[in-house]
Amino acid sequence: RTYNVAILGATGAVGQEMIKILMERNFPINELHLLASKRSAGKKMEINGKEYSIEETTEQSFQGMDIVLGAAENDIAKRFLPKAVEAGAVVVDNSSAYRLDPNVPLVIPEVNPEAVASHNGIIANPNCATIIALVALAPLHRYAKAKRMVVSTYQAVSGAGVNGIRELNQQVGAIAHEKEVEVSTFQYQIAYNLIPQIGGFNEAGYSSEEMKMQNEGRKIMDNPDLCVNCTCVRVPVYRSHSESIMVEFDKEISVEKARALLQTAPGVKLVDDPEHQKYPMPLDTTDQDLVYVGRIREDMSNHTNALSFWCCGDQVRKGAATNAVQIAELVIAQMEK
Ligand code: 2RA
Repeated sequence: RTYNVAILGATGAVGQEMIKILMERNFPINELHLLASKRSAGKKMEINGKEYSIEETTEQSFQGMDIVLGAAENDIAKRFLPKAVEAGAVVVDNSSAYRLDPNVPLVIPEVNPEAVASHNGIIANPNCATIIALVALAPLHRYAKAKRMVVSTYQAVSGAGVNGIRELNQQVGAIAHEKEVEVSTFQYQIAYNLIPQIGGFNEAGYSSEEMKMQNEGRKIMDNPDLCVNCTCVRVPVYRSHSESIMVEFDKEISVEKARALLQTAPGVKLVDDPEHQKYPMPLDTTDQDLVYVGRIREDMSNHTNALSFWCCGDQVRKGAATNAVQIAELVIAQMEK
């Protein structure tokens, strides 16, 4: 069987990657509709030798669609995705609009694939930093329940879409040629800098990005008592997010046990050989779907069942597009039962 698929926000970084991943994974597509703003309507895009025309998104765009992948911002998602559900499509949405909605499953296929079955038309794709952290943590959490996490993230500019990538490019080039740097996507110059803010701050001084790690982590792992202290930093890296993570568990878990669990964990590549300077790095994880995990060690500051580790993953692929397409694969598998 083949399916009619629409991508809402097809011209953005995630939308473009979704097209690439659908093709790479041979998703069984009958019709593919690329939906974007009025400004992009009519532009042509060649995919696997076939020419597609970008369509302006209207409330009628979803008639006859089986699967809709949401790659648009929250306001567009909220305006159009309910129309897609009304038209009978199943939606996988990458915006944060529905992630904490109790009627919407929040899914990482390697962590909680069973949650797909409970959808009411919309399934939410978690935040990229959450996906990367939990693909690494889940195998350990299944063995020894995670109680507390301290996380620092080092997030690529691709998290801000094509404009983020473009801005880093422009600034590096401008500085190399002693020209004026443009600063518009981020609060400050990102080239050769670190910006400890992603999203707005709440009254406790935590950014919206930082609160996602706790709020989404609790829902995905069905672990409502999980305590998370997260610091999210934008770094001058193009596409992969890196994360330093300390986890306190409810029972002992040795470094050797953690390595053994991660060695066979889905979606994970264990890269942990400090003696030979082997550890995850963002340049190595870019343009592929595995989350690399390494630097696993007992947490010296906290001897009660705590481990520290480092992980990297491609924000555009596994952090967004690939995870969404994997969810869509679970949806059609359920349809075909
Ligand atoms: C970021 N996770 O990295 C957010 C949204 N993609 O900017």
